[in-house]
Amino acid sequence: MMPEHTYLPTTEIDQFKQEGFLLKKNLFNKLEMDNIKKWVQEIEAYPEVIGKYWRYYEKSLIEEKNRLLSRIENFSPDHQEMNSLINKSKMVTIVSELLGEQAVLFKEKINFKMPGGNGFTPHQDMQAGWNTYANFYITVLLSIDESNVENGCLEVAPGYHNLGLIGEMWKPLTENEIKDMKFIPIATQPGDAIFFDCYIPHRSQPNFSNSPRRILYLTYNRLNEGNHREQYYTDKYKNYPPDIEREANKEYVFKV
Ligand SMILES: O=C(O)CCC(=O)C(=O)O
Ligand SMILES: [Fe+2]
Repeated sequence: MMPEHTYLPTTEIDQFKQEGFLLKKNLFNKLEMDNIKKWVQEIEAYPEVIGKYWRYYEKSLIEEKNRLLSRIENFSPDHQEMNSLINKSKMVTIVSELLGEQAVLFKEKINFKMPGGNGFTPHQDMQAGWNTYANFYITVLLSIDESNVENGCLEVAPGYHNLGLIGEMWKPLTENEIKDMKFIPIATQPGDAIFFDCYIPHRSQPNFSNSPRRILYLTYNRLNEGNHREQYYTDKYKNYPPDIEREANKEYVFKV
């Protein structure tokens, strides 16, 4: 059944379809963000343990010997309030309105992009093998910190989602594939959200500012295509487990 359009006017749904993304300023107010920031801090402070949330690290681009927390994934089972935010808040309703039907969570992560943290080469999220599980996804970016050009905010190429899969699976987009694209940086304040299509080409620059650029990314698919979160994480664990669960002499490569 079609959900009622409670959050988005038709003009915004049309805009999402045309451009491949929709910016919602102030989706969460200051009070709500105080809570959400606290939960992010709690997750950030979680100790390294095996068999729970997944913590990933990267080398600092500023000081090579420094190891920076780059990402935490698969944490919703371990944090009740965050779990409700991810599965029951207006973000799910809005994604459902954009899909025209009920959405279900596919994956959740926080990208920390600490000072010295790297950017992301141009890609379509679908290139990360998501086609194995469902045909279409929408990701919500929720800005925890301010994001801007200096600290590596998200940049998107509006309209190019309409071409479907442009690049190869498991490879970033090539120079040739992006040669006609115009990438637009979308600066955000805490509480702003960007809803984006799994085919929209996007990228971001490293963070050479003095403060972290934390962003919560929540990806959903249509419930009628199934709930694939468990299977996705089981499969991902085999190729790209969290740092603490890696074998000593094996090389793990981040692909897309
Ligand atoms: O956090 C960013 O700057 C972009 C992240 C991204 O595109 C991804 O993780 O797929
Ligand atoms: Fe991405």
